Amino acid sequence: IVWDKDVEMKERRPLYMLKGPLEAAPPARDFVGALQASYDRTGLPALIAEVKKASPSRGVLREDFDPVQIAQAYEKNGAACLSVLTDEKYFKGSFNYLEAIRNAGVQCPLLCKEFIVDAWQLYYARSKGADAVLLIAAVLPDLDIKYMLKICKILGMAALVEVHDEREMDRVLGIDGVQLIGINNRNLGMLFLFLVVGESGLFTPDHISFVQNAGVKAVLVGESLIKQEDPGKAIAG
Ligand code: IGP
Repeated sequence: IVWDKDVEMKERRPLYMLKGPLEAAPPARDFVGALQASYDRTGLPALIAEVKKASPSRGVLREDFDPVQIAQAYEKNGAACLSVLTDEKYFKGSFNYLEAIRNAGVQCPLLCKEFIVDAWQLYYARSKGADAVLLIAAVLPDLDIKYMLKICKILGMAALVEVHDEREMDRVLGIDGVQLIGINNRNLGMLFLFLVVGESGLFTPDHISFVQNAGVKAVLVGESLIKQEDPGKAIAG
């Protein structure tokens, strides 16, 4: 992935211009609390169901993609939280989806799935109704993660810090204030002092059991839900 977000941040304005939208945004919901509550209630990994139209590797995942309808179906069928792709360039997402889902009365906490490289994006995500953001350790130096965690806290948002390997995990474990660590792909089997989220490539009950046995308390699933004829029913079943 090419980190050309500077070019892409079309909406970017001086921060003071976000003051109004930030004050008008619905209050942030407790993303970590919702995952923990779901895990405590069921003893199964909490589900973060992803509203995802396309991916760079698989192209468009469904032609009749309706973000609000999918979000409502996920919620109705027991997802603890939702992840909404807002990146336009690679995932055909949109901040409008995030806003529309929140405005449609969906109660689940919402993760803004965006490539965040600049603190401005945190304020922008919050102004669009995000309750949590993704911070990718592979592209953010420790200092940036620390700085962004502070801003998230001020804004009342959670941060899902995503790692791909043990080196990144070690780095992230050294940072104070990390509440949520997402392990992307099949690199599992580590410390579980944190609420750990298993991300990506989860398609079958066996996959879920595998990460569950490795100790994750939540899973993030996109493609395998989106591609079902009825993504909501897929959760319930
Ligand atoms: C969902 P999948 O394989 O179930 O569709 O994966 C989610 O983990 C994936 O979309 C994702 C992602 C990301 C997308 C994980 N980290 C970072 C964009 C940016």
